[in-house]
Amino acid sequence: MAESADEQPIKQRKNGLYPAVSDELAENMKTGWADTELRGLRPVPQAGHTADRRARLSARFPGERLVIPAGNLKTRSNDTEYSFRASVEYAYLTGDQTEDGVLVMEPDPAGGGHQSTLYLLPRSNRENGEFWLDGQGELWVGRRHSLSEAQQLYGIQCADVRDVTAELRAATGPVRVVRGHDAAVEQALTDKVTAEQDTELQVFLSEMRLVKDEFEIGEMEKACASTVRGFEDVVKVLDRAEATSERYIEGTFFLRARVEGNDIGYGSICAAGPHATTLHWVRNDGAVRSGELLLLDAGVETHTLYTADVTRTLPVGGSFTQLQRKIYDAVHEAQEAGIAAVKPGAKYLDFHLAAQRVLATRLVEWGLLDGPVERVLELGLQRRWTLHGTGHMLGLDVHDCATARRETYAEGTLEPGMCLTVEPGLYFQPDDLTVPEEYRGIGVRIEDDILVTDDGNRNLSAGLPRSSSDVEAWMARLKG
Ligand SMILES: [Mn+2]
Repeated sequence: MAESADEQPIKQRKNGLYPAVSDELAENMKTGWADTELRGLRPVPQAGHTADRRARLSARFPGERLVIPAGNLKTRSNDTEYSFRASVEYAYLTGDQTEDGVLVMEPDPAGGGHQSTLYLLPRSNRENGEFWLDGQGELWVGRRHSLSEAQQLYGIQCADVRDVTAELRAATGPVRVVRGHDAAVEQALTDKVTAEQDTELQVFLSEMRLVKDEFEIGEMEKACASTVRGFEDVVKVLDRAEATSERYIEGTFFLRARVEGNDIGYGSICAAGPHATTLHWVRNDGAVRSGELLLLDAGVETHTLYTADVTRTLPVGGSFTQLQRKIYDAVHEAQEAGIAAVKPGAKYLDFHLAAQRVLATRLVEWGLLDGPVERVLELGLQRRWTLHGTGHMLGLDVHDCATARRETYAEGTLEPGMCLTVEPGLYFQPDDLTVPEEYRGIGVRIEDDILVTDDGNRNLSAGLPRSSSDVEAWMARLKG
């Protein structure tokens, strides 16, 4: 360990309420602790994949130092913090998720390529008291991996993160940093980087993630399997949700996400009745009533941070009314058309256009829009009720690969290994005077997670029913 790190003062916890630490207690606390170093650790399952990803990144930016921070804890209030989620770029390239971690890929003048170093906070020092007096001391926040343990787990040489800013300041030569995660790291590089070059790094990392590797596909399968179980949990407690509120649904799904995964991948949308017409209804404080629909848009995030993103629209009482079914079946038909358009070689937008065509056709048929359908599609008139795009890439972010260029994403071509949602919807706002009164307050979305395969696609969330009759049968079975 570098001396500079050892000499940094302990950030002592606010303990003004209590007497100062006596010399005798300080001495006492130094000793009598077992050696708990873990030896012979096996690498994390994705270590081979993260190494491949770093090699591809290295090949794209030869001779340049690349800095990828995990990010820092964010204050919630006073001395409490939001739960930490590592930046996707850092997690993708290292497999680690530790706050304040920094991956530095230094160009290797000898062999070409890059030498990677993972900067992490080492285990707490017992000699200087930081393990029990420092706010980041292990006695407060839990045992960390030693640098040697981390090296075995992630297959990357490790160093003390308390040295990283000084080392970056002292470094020479071209450098790029992934911005937006760690202000101190960016500050250390402020005179050496340009926004344009940093954006290129960010864009490349986003585009790398468009095609998922085997490990990632396995994680997406896990995320979807847990999400299926979370939806089943919700159906089983709909009576208790009726007795309380949408919050019961939110809490029920969250329990599954926390027990089987890391977290929910995004704020669950638990939208009963007219709330279903609010696309991102996450207040989840409304009533749940039999006879109305529940739109549940939720996804479990795995321990490695891959998330599912699934929506089902369920009749709270167990069966659709005639009008609910008509609208639901149209959305289902649109989704089927969308999913059928997901295949290698198709343009990304094809599935969106296929789904929109079905919805426009039905809206004309129902007399809500004047045809012909071609005119409606050309002018986008159906969008008053379809509102949003029909899907997006999915992975470490729920809206994954968001900084990919248009030509590789929205105007790109589908390839095997891409993973995207297909999620058409129809939403009739409660105050929409252009539709018959009985339509108002009905919102339907059906969303599945679709993997592009060599010969078409595979629905990763097929464990949940989609047709209106299958949904009813499934609910009847679960409600018992
Ligand atoms: Mn989605």
